[in-house]
Amino acid sequence: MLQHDTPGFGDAVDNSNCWVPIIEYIESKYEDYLNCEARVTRKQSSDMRIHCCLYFIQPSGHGLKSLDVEFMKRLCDKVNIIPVIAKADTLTADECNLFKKQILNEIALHKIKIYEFPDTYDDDEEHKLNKSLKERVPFAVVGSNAVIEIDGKKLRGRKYPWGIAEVENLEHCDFIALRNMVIRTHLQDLKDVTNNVHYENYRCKKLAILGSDNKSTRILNKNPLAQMDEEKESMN
Ligand SMILES: Nc1nc2c(ncn2[C@@H]2O[C@H](COP(=O)(O)OP(=O)(O)OP(=O)(O)O)[C@@H](O)[C@H]2O)c(=O)[nH]1
Ligand SMILES: [Mg+2]
Repeated sequence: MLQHDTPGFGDAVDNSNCWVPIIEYIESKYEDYLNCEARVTRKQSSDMRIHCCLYFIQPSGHGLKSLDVEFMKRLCDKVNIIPVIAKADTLTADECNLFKKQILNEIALHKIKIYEFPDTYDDDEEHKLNKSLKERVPFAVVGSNAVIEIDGKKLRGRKYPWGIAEVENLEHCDFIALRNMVIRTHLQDLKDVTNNVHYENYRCKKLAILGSDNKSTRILNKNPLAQMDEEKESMN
């Protein structure tokens, strides 16, 4: 699994359009995929599409910033957005729960479509898991700055005079829940939604544009054998 960072996102004085490089990157991966699919001998070497975007929200306790709203609005029909509250150790449990509610309200108010956990009614276990995960959204996480040894056990976390904020403790934050869902339980669903919803959106829009100019008619009407020869050429 590949991860990409967005260093410096939102740090400028004027943050307008700071989502543009991110959109361009996501779409460039769809473009690559589409180009592979359009070949006569379809061969996807690997799927480099972005299957999920973790959007970190500052733990201000005052809801979303306009940058957060703008970003998620623009990206939510292009990629699976999973909102995450950063530095959860700076909020008390009550503050964090209140902040989560506030964020969800604003997300609904602005009609932002974040990644939705599937409704699985046929499988009881799965249904329970989805429900418990859904209740944690937006996932509040803590990033560790130390490995702390307690009774011979090593813990990742942050140490304060009043205690330790443990990264891998579900009572302290949602990191474990988020990690399990992204790389284990919901990886396939994230891939499916990317392919069936977000990529399909991109593909349809792209083909609609192509269909309206001459160049595309030329591509679409090309003799398949000629195209195969061209593809062979390009692989050499
Ligand atoms: N209290 C607390 N501080 C954190 C946490 N995670 C990161 N920090 C601190 O926040 C500061 C910024 O962290 P970064 O991870 O560099 O933030 P970033 O948004 O990736 O910054 P850029 O990569 O420069 O855009 C550092 O001083 C971290 O130590 C956390 O979970 N809790
Ligand atoms: Mg960073």
